[in-house]
Amino acid sequence: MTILPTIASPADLKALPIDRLPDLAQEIRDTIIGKVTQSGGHLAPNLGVVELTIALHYVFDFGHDRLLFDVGHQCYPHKLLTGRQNMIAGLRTRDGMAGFPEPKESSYDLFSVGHAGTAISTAVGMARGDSLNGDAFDPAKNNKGRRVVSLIGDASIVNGVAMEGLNNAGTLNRQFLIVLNDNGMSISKPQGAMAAYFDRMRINPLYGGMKRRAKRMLNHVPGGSRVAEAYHRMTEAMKAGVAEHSWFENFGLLTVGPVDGHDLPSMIEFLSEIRDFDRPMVLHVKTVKGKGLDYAEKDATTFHSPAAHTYDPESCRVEIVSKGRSFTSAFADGLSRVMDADDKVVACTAAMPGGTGLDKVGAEHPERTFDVGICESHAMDMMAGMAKTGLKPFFAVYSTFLQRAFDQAFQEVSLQGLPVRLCLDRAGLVGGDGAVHHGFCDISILSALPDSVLMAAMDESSLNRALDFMAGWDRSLTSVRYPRDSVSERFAAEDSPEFVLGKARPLITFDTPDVALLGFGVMALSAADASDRLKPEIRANVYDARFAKPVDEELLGELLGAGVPVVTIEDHSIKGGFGTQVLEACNRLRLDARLVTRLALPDGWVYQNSRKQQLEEVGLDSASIASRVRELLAARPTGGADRQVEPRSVEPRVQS
Ligand SMILES: Cc1ncc(C[n+]2csc(CCOP(=O)(O)OP(=O)(O)O)c2C)c(N)n1
Repeated sequence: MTILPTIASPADLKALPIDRLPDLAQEIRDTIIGKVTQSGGHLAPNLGVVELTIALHYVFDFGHDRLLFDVGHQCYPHKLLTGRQNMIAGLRTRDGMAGFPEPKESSYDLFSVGHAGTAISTAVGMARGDSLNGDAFDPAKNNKGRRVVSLIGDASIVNGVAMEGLNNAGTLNRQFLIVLNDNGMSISKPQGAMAAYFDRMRINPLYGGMKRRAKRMLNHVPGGSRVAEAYHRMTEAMKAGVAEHSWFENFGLLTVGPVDGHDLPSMIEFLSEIRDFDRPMVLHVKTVKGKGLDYAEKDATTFHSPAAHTYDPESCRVEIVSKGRSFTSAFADGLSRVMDADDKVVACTAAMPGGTGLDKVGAEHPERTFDVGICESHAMDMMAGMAKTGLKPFFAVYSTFLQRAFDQAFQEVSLQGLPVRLCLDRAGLVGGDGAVHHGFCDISILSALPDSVLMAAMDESSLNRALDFMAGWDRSLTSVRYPRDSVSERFAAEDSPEFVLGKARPLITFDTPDVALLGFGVMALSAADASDRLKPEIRANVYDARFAKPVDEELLGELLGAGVPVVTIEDHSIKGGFGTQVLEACNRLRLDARLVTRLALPDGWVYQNSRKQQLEEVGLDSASIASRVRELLAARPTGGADRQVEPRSVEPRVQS
């Protein structure tokens, strides 16, 4: 490693001669591979953009110009070039480098992002802002102004938000560059008609026969259009790279490329040509996802964001470090079983077949499993349409991405009384992906929908019973949430009783309890462990709450009527979660809400770390739950608890 350590900022990069850049690219690759194989993280997306990132920083000045990442999972090379090499050792941990762009880390990162489709719109916003502030780059009037660049993948650019961004980008009368990183992949195969279109677009031989092509292109571009007007402003060299019949032309965006995103000298030459162009433009770049690591190139899906792993080049074997059976696997088997039993059941994912387990479901039920690409809103509406025809749709979606489809869940599903079933993976704290991916508010948003039935699974057998309940429920929207975790065996010997609307399941009961812990989902297991810790001084009953809507009113009546303090526990925001539903029930039933204490995620952001450490940080591990219950009971004057244990606050993240 000789060059990378000398790059403290992009200024050092710019000082290097172009012929040293391929070696730098190799060092960046080695650094990323070395780290991600040890600790997990995004691998293939980052390896694919090493040269592209170097070229962008070489040509632009992103200390001043604007660079916006879409999704942001491809930002590691950018972070290594912008003064954060010392942070990569702690990749995806609290005080180390976040796995996504993070403005708290560096002013080179403009937005904390992790959801797809946003970069063009935020870039349009910054472009308009800079223009209004008199701070926009303009080759004629303000060549000290800021240029705007967004980097977006071929699977993300077809997301609805990105389409809205494109529609607006084409109206800008200023420099605005969209770099389309086309690697022919989403996490798995990209879906939809656009994927086939991108596939047909082959790399243009850069500058080869350019002048000839330029002439031909001049005749091709439709006269009078915004694109034609822009075209005439281009240099001859740029004209040669213009894509014929580009789809983006319809948005008023001139497109150049496709160009080879791994050919550093050509990328630099090309970017230098278009850098100062005064109209919105798309640069279509072809890259190889996982470039430079044979097994990641061959299997970019597995190595999109792998866990820690080892590779034996002799046998070509890759061993991924795994830790037990995941909820995702349990869900896949559970849903397949439900589909075996009922041929009306259909399943859908929005670009996450591997992440949600639908790849397995799809292998068993190919005709009834759908991947719509990164289109959560469309998925929700498509499922509404399917439900209308009498099918029983199950939408397997990460809790955090469900947020993209809330309006559809409201109008097209809930208002129609359609039974779309939401299977919310990665609910609660998600670990290394951090604040951009926690499933922190699904209950808050879905509980506002009249008649919604909201559940959580604590283990595999309860997940199966929840899926059975959902298959049989035909009146309204239902959901079940489960975390990014492995399934617990603690209650595996006891077969989970069937789900009955609004009924909790007792797990540990004493004749005369001192306190009752109502755990929602896997928090019921943490509550059970906390109850063990509290014994024998404190007798803590434990219930698997199962339903956040409707909550078990009878149980609340019994417990609170007998003066037993109730502690609700959930890895969901304290705002509007299960505990809030319990408080509302108390209010409705005239029960003593002062006896209720809510342990939940605080009203603050939780940054990247392991899920275990995050739960400790917010006081939701079993040791913290036990000590908070002790604290609560100690503070309680005999006859009624009138002091609440406040949710833990989260320390602001250490700034570098
Ligand atoms: C709204 C939303 N849905 C799903 C995801 C999960 N996700 C992360 S990266 C990714 C694929 C992105 O593909 P592309 O934009 O082509 O970039 P690549 O990974 O191929 O570089 C997906 C589906 C997400 N981040 N945001």
